[in-house]
Amino acid sequence: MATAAQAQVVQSGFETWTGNLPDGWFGSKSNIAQSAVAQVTTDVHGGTYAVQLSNGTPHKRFTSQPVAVAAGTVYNINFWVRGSGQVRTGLYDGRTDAFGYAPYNSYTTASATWTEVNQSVAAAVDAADAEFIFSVISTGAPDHIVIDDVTITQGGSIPDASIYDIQFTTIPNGDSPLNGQTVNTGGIVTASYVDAYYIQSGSDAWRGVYVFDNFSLPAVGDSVTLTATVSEFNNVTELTGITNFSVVSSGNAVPAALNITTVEANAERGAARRRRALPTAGCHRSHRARRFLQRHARPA
Ligand SMILES: [Ca+2]
Repeated sequence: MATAAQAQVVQSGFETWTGNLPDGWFGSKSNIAQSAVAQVTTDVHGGTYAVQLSNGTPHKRFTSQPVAVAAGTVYNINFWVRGSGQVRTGLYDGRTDAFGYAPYNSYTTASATWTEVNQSVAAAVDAADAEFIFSVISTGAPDHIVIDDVTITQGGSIPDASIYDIQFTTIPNGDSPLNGQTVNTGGIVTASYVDAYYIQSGSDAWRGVYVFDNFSLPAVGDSVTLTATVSEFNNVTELTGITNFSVVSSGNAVPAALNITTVEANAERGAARRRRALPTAGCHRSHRARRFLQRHARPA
């Protein structure tokens, strides 16, 4: 994956501190208490120091000082973690939706031994004052979350992926092979709601996907393109963090509706290619159930 042109954006071993904070961190988007950021001097991953973050719930942000990011560019975040609690990474780039934040990556649960974590996040806009984020939750004494040796590099452009690329999986739990990644994709809108829609490209299995989007209101039959992060929620692959939404054309023929849950798609595969096309009403019920689950189960 590494290329000669790969640019390093952030490199920090938390080796220099000013007052009680590590240099290059605690940017303006940090909302963790300054008193919850501490210098660690024993069992560090490299050098002399590491940083400790303490927090209960809800999650709190510990961010980098402002750095420049470019629209449509993927950034790879590599770091080491130990302790007790959960940590994930993210990005503030000032995008017009989601209060300026990219969708967060999944939480990693820390253990007593140092573990390397690789996550990636894509910038939606050019920004001179972006901040990379460590988000921590449910940390436990005495170690809480300890982080060391952070490297953030420019990883290239956001890749194109068809809905089939997003949906087709051989992973036993049914997760998308692109889970957590940001991609450019598109399709024909087959159902549209206030805060979501379905897009499809073709009518066989793996050709439809649910798009969670509070800002765009496409009509059924619109051909749309967008940039999105692939995520898994209750065994359904969905697209979140939509940017670059565009309607290419309208009034297109709508492909036959699909039931696109991964579990059922897997069951279909096992059932000798028996396809189940759901009427729109079925999609609608499914949509309402999803909204309920997301409102009640999605972490803040
Ligand atoms: Ca260090």
